[in-house]
Parts: sequence; C-alpha cells; structure tokens
Amino acid sequence: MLEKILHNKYKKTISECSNEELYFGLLEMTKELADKKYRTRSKKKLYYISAEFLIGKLLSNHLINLGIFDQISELLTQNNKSITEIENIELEPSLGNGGLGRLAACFLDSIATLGINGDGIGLNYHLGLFRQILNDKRQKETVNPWMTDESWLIKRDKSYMVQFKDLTVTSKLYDIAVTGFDNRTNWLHLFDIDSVDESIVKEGISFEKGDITHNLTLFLYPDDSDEKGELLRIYQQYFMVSNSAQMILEECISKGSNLHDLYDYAVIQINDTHPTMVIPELIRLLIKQGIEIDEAIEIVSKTCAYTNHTILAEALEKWPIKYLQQVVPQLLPIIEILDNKVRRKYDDSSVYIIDTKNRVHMAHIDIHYSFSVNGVAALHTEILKQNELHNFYKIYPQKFNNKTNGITFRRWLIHCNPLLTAYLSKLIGNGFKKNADELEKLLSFVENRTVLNTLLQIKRENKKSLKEYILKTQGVEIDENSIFDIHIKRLHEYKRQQMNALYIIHKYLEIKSGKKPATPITILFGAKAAPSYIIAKDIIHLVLCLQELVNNDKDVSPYLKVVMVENYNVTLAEKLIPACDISEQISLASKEASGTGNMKLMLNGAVTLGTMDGANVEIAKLVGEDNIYIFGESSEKVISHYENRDYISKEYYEGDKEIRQMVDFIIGDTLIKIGNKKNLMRLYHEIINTDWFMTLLDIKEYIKKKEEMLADYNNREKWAKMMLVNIGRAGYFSSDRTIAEYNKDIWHVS
Ligand code: 7GP
Repeated sequence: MLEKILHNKYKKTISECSNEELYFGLLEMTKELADKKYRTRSKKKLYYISAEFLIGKLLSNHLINLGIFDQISELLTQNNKSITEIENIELEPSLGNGGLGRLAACFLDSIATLGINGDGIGLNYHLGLFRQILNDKRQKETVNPWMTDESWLIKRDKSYMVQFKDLTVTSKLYDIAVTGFDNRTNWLHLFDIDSVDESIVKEGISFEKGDITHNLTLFLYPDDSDEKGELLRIYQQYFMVSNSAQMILEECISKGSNLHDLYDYAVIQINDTHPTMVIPELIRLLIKQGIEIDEAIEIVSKTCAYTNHTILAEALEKWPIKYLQQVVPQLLPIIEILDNKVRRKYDDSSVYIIDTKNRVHMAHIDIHYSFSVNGVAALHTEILKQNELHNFYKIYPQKFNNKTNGITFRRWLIHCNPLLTAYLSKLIGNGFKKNADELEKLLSFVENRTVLNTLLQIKRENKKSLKEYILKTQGVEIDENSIFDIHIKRLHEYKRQQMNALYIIHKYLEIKSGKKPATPITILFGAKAAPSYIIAKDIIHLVLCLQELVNNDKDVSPYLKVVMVENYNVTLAEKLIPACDISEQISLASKEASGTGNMKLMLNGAVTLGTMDGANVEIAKLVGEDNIYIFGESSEKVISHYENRDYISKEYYEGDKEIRQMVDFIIGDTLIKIGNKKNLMRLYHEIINTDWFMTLLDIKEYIKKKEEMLADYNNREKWAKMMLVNIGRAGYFSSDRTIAEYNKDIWHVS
C-alpha cells in the first residue's frame, strides 16, 4: 500500500523518497487505514470534553495500534530508511500544558482500545504550548506551530453558529482519528474558525488579546494575567462547549432521542472546570427545544460527570459575572437560576455558585449539576471528600468516587522503549500488550541473574541513546555510567524543583570539600514555566546557574552534572523516561493530585524517590516499601500546617546550619557572579520568608533519602531487583484499567 501511495504522490519508490516524502506517504496511508476500521454506533456514546489534548506525535502510535509498526519499520530498513529519522519530520502537536492534557490523550487511546464508542471534543489551537528556549540562563517563549498543509487533521463538512455578545462566528470542524490497539477508530473533534490569523503574533508569543476574530483558537491557554486574557479564555471555553452541545444534541436526535431521554444517548465527561459552561449551554438549548427549565436541568445533570484534577486554589476557575455578561450574557439567567436552586435548598454559603464578590465558581456548577464527581488518585479523592470539597461531600456523598489515573502502555512502553518491550515479550509473551496485568509474570524472575543483568543492560543502552541525543541537541556531554536522576514535569513550586536545586548545592559543596560519590550523578530537569509565573522562572534561572557552575568546575564535574533540557515536551519525555534510574516525585504531600510521570517512569524501570502524595501512595503500596524511597511530612500534617498557619520557613532556615548554608549559597558570591542578582535574591527571599510549598520542611529528609538511594545503586543486584518489581507491578497503572472503571461506574456505554 505504501509503495502505491508513494508512486501516486511522487512517482518514486521507497528508496528514492526523502524522509519527508516518506513521512507524508505514511501519513496518508495511516489515515486511510484508520478510517477503514469499524466503528459501530452504539445507542449511548461518551463525549470527553477537554480544553487540552496533549497527543504528541502520532505516526508511530498509529502504526502500533494498527498492528503494522514492525512490518513498516522492516520494510523501511530493507530500503535503507529509518523509521526514527522519518519520525523526526513530524511536528509535535503540543495541544496541552501538562498532566491534564496528556491524561486526556492517554484516555482517548484506551477508550478506542477497549472498543468504547467515545469521542474527544476540544479546540484546534493553531499554535501549541509555547516553545521554550533557554538562552542566557533564562526561559524565553516563542511560537510553537504544528500544522502543515498535509496533516492528521481531516476537514469535515460540519459547522455551527456560536453567538457571543458582540459577534457571531461560524465554526469549522477538524477531526483526528484515534485508533485503538487492535480495535475501533474513534475521533478527536477539534473546532476552529476560518478567520484566525497567525500573523498577528508579534515578538515572542505576544498578540492583541482583544482581537477575537483573529485569535479565538490561535493559542492554547493564553496568558491570563490580565483582564483581556481572561476574557479570551471565556470566549474559547464557550466556543468549545457551544459547539460540543450542538453537536451532541444533533447526534442524539439522529439516533432517535427525543431529548427527554438525552442521558440514554450521551454521557459527557467534563475534564476539570474548563468545559463547565456546557451545563448551562445544554440547558439553554433544551429550553429552546421547548423543554421546561426544571426538566432541562434534570436531563443535563443526568448526562454530565465531572473530574477534578487539582486542589490548588489558583487553578479553580471563578469567573466574574461582569466578564460572563460581556461575553455570553445568554448564559447568565441560567446560571442565576442554578444558583438560586442551591440557595433555596442549602444555607451553607460555601456551596453557592455565585459568591459575595460576584464571581461564578465553575466547580460548584459541576458538582451540583453532574451525577458524578471524581478525583484522580485515592489520596486526592479522600482530600476532596474530607477537606477541599467536604461541604459538597456532605450533601452528595453518593456522587463522589475515585478513578486513579493511568497511562497508555502503547506509547509509554511499546513505542518509547522497544528494547525493554522486546525483552519482556521474550520472557513473558505478548499478552501484556493487551492485558497489562500480565506484566506481573515478570515477578517470577526476581531471583534470575540473567534477567536482572539484562534489565541493567537495557537501561544502560537507553542511557547511551539519551546521552547521544543530548550531546547532539544541547551540546552537553553526560556519562552513561553515571546515575540518571530525572525530574520532569511542569515547573511549579509545589512540585519542588527548588528542593532538588538545593540538593545540587549540597552535593556541590560536599564534593568541593573532598567527599566524592562512589558513582557519578547526572541530574536532569525538563520543565516549562508559565510565562507569567515569576518565581518559577527564577527557579529555572537557579538551575541553569547551577548547571553552568557544576559542569564547568573541574573538581566537581567528573562526579556531578546538571542538565536542564530545552523545550521539554512529549517527544522528549519519550527519550528521557526509558533512560531514568531515579524518578523524582517530590511534591509537597497533598498537592499533586496524582501525577502520571511517576507511572511512566516506574513502568520503564526507574525507582521512585518521592513523598506520600498523589499516586505515589498507590505505587508504594504496590511495590512495597523495599522498592521505593519515601520521605517527607504526611499530607495530614501538611494540611494541618496550612490550617494552623504554623509553618514558618524562617525558623527552619535560622535553626539549621546546613539549611542556612544551602539557601545562602543562592545569593553567595559564586552564584551571583554567574547569574542575575535580582532573580536570585527574589528566590532567596521567597524561600526564607514565604516558602508556601514548604521546601525547608522536607529538605533534610530528602537529602538523606537520596543519599541512601545513591548508595544502594551500587549494589547492582539489589537495584535490578527493584527495577524488576517496579516494572512488574506497573500493570495497575494502565489507562485501560482506568477507562474500564470509568465505563463501569460512570459512563455505562456498552
Ligand atoms: C494535573 C495534576 O496536577 C496531576 O497531578 C494529575 O496527574 C493530572 O492533572 C492528571 O489528572 N493537573 C493539571 O495538569 C492541571 O492543569 C489544573 O490542573 C486544572
């Protein structure tokens, strides 16, 4: 088939084609094959609405799921071509910020793999999450285009009118095929408008925020630090949900729904609060169809389910009524009715939808007017029930449920770690590819020297590949025989990259004083900071200063290296994860709802260094305390520190000489010479005067645990056993398991 397509397109054979031509040939072939897959129209269908789908590159994923990856890569090899080089041509669609968006992408893969009739709905951002450039020891942001003339997008002949107060737009629908592993094809529906204009972007990523006609779907999550940014976000969200609502009603009617029975035809999963306006919008549309308001509210409540992804206050959206009035006045009367119903029933003002400052709490709409509210890891759901959303839990105990996150093994094992995958297949058969629980079969080899040695060898190979990649792309040389300690995730104070930076200072000083580690250590970071998040950018600056200091110090660099990789994204994650020895999961307990990088890393044989937070708690339970390194204050204690306001970082700083030495180093002569005094000073003051995420609370225990771990690394047999147990126990974190639970407990799509 490929040959035929290439002949029609370019009049060339495989070996005559350039990598670029091969990529576009494969793209066309894959799209055709995906489209041919069966897709039944079961009566009920799931709609997963999300402002983000961080899908990553799609070629290999599609080839794997269509079952032709090996065949194609062999065919290419026979013609002196390499699938890896062809993949380099593909631009990554970075249509998400981090965990929430990547989870949505893993879920689509599993929904199709389990044969569930379910589509994703989102926005067709022309420019993905900004491209990060590290220059002059700072993050700079620039545009990140991903669309090419020929792409994964299929333009559909479908459009809807979406009305805002000041303008009406006509949407255009683009679809991307989502093919399950050896199963059906579903669709990711991305809405757009024709008038968006990429040329309005000026320097970096700045653009005129008020120019909705030209910027509506231009960027993923524009900076919302000013009024115009927030308004644009409301425009985007309403555009997304109005299209969704119209499309869902149309599809249900075409299948025979009379709308009174909408919930027999559709279930809508609301991915965090960004799509919340779908609730009032659906109610509005049902009323237009002649349904009484009370019944409309009931129908919608029986159709929608809500997932919460964070307890961080700043991420819980609260839109000023004034803004909604300016953009979508048609929704306000409905939101007021929804709020009044709540007020009539409950006198607890903390559960009202509109607060005394005239802001609309989006999560409150979701909780009152959905039939299910779920958290994303056991601990997170408990915290929602007992703390953050306790007053809601008292009203609706039956709505709350947990769905521990998962990851697709097709991308995060089969695709990113072919060496390990091939070896696992040889040892335990291919069954784990369909049924992740079969990874447990590996556990019977825990005393087998040959197996343990092979696992170590595979890790070493993957580290070598990463070394070569980093040398080629960043010009930094690292040693594959050193310990790869990897910290990859969005940059946020609660994720505590600053704690790891303090560790680097500790280690640097120790090596300078003559105490050399038995095995050299390479600490790798990958992280983007939100463009307006000042302290996060200061932390990046600190890490980059330490990188320069450490790597250029002849006494230190043979034992310690620091590398912050540029523009961390899905593609880079796929290279870093298989090469990791130590997985850094060191968030302040209670703050990381789940984490999913922790799962990807364990699956690839990394050992976790972490706090009892998010899904780490479940990882610890599965692998047992001998196969994970846990430290730090418990979530209960942390929550009580917040309640009693009794954590004072200065006391830790003043009360401990070692802590003082590390923190003072940030503004000492050595670093000030390398970095910018203003940035370093600001960070220093933040740590000693605020430290909202309690770095100094856990720093000593963190250092101690990490030292223990580094020492254990030298016992290669012990370490290999830990690797094996982590891989063998990772099956639980397959998103196939998560999706099966969503379907069984919430969606009920046959
Ligand atoms: C993330 C959480 O921080 C992470 O712990 C979790 O694993 C992931 O969602 C998937 O559930 N949240 C976000 O990425 C996010 O943007 C704000 O949350 C709404």
